[in-house]
Amino acid sequence: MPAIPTNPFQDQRPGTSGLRKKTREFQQPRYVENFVQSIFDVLEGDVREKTLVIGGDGRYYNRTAIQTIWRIAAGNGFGTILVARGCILSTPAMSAVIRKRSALGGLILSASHNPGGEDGDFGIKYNTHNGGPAPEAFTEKIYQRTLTIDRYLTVEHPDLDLDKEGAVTVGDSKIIIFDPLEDYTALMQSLFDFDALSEYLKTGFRMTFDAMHGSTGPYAHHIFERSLGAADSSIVMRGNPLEDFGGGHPDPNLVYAADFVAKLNTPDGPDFGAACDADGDRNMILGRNFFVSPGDSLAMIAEHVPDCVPGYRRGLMGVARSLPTSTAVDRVAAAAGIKCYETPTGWKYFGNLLDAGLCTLCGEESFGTGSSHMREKDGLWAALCWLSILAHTRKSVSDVAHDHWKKFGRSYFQRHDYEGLDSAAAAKMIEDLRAKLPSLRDQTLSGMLVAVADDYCYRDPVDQSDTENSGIRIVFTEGSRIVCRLSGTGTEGATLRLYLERYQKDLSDDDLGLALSPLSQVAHDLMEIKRRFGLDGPTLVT
Ligand code: VG1
Ligand code: CO
Repeated sequence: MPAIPTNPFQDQRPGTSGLRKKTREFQQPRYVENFVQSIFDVLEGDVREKTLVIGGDGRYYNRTAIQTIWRIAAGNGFGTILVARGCILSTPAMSAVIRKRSALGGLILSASHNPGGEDGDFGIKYNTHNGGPAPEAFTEKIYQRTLTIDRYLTVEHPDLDLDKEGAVTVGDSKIIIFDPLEDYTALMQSLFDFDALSEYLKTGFRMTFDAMHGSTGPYAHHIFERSLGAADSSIVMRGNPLEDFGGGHPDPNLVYAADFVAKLNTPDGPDFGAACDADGDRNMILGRNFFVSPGDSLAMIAEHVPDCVPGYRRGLMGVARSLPTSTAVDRVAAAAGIKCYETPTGWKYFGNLLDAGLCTLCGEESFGTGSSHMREKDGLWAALCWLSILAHTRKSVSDVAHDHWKKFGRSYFQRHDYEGLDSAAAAKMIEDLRAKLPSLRDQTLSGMLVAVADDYCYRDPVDQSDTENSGIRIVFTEGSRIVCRLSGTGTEGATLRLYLERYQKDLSDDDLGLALSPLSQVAHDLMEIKRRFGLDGPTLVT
């Protein structure tokens, strides 16, 4: 196998979810090669008997990178290299394929919900044998290797036709172009009652699904139209994957999916709507004139799936949420007598809990929900959970939410993002706030008594590894919380994420912004956002 000399890049440290950069950075000669070879260099054991899966979210540069990557995988001697037909494999489908086919791992080419195109973003994420994102210790090893790499291995072979299923042998490797829909659909069929859902879709109930021109379009067409036989072929919108996502920002939230939200906010709009991000792991859940906040969605799914989804009939082992995610699910767990784990941000932290059977459901405030059926968050699965809840209870989305709040109380929650900040100034702000924390304990801020003020340190209950400084939290005695941290997925400057939560036991019709404004004010004052960055408010609220 030809070994091609190369020189290291200094900036290939993976963040919250893989290596994410501007597409143009990935287009530099040997940039993809170096990173991929570094991953292979730190894998343990012989890969000759092993399977590697390759796919992506369909964004610009996917195909070029995949042609490069299968050659490097062959150069490294993988026994079997599975490449998704059409290069489209959603993140959850990758997890399903790795697990079903006992692959050693997989490479997902995606920058998730970040815009694509030559001026947009690109990314590479490595998932391990359990189907989940490589843990921190592993990504750190990859990074260390990128700093010293001096060659990569490849094979000389013309490009493959990636749109046609089939197999070719190159050197000692078998390269198989496979159907990306099969394993994922079978997994969904094993969890959900497709007959009941199919019946429900015939009752006049109307749903709509927005794939935002990302990777979930083919899955949604396949599942809703072919498997569930939905008569209405207009269920799936923006279902054709596009390299630039149609110029949009493939992020399912009230801001970037505003036109989709508007579709549901009409008197004769659909009863239910779900949208996914480009790589299919995020989801947004909507009812007619109703938005389900992700932390609430997790709590409501936890409340209902044991009754509504056959795959969870035996109940939940436990639940888990990331630190910034609202504590709504904690209350469902308490009522069910199961444990709720609080992890740092990023799906990789759920892997150990799921592998050890400690939890069944997990979620993040960033529109991520998932379960032990795989090791990634899963947008279409969340949509099917909600469809099952609605089919089983015959309630509207809004009624499911209101009934939940009546029973458990409500966590008002918002995330405020301050994007494009100067990196050094943002780091300084975090440092200054951290220094202030000890003096905040037992203080009263805007009438609220501080119970906890620290930078969250997580000890993994399975392998006892520590993750320090994973988010500054100020928790008040009455249950409100301020959490803040810097993003680990941005590609320009720094992004500050400020998470605000206020709990109310008795249902009131408070306006969300108003309910949270005292917390937002406290945070602004403590962090001196205006003085430091000249900003009066966030650039994005979700
Ligand atoms: C963000 C979210 C985090 C999520 C991550 C990857 O990370 O906050 O919850 O796991 O994106 O999601 P950060 O470090 O920018 O806050 V995805 O859909 O991009 O794979
Ligand atoms: Co994503």
